[in-house]
Amino acid sequence: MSLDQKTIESLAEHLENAELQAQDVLKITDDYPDMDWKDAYDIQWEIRRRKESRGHRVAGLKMGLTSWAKMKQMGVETPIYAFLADYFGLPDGAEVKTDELIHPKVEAEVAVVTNKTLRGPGCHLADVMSAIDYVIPAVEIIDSRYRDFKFDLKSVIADNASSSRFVTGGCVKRIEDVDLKTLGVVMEKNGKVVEVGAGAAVLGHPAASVVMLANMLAERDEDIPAGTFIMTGGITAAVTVEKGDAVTVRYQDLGCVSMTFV
Ligand code: 0L1
Ligand code: MG
Repeated sequence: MSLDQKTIESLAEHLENAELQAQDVLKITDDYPDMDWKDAYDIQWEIRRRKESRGHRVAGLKMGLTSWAKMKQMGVETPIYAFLADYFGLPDGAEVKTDELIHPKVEAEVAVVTNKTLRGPGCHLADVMSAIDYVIPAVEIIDSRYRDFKFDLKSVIADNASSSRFVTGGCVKRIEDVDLKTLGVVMEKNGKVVEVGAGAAVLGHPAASVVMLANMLAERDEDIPAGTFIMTGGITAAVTVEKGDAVTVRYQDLGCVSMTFV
């Protein structure tokens, strides 16, 4: 089934209000069990349009559910994409305001910045590798708007893949100076190691996530413009955080990203 435009708009408003008011809601497929994949992305794109119409900028794109650890954790089998609004971005050492969020979790990720347009279908790894300028350590703070993180894939796509904040830091390196596949990460919460992983956890290679993003966007006749900041997906499972927690993620040869939850 395809939802009509009025329903798409009202579901986008419903989910964006849940984000802005830090109020959880029930998954939208409870009321719209027949909505399809296009409906789900239409709602996400409508949330994006709403934010841009109020003057927000899109700071980048992200892929979600790209590691086996994440897919298993959430009981799903397909990666998804979403957008990052400008106010989601925080600097290294940030104090993350937990009152603005519902039930945040952190994921260690690696982000890349592109230097040319990437367009699918048929985008492949060589296209992506030659289009990445920089690699940036980045930690994502996800915050599903759905009660107790209980959702299905269509509901979570509509909810902009739980995007809420991200923290960048450490060293920015050129792609030729980093082996994305073997890049090791160690996540510490309150001084204790809680997760470890390597870049290969992301679809075998974090650049494969960008390949998938270009090919998924092509289904809507969209591309990845040159200069796009892309979070490639969680290398580790997501870790629950609450007020008072301190998180540091150490990246092999790329320094650390830290934040506290206040
Ligand atoms: O960035 C992610 O991998 C999150 C995707 C959405 C699912 C979730 O909230 O865990
Ligand atoms: Mg993520």
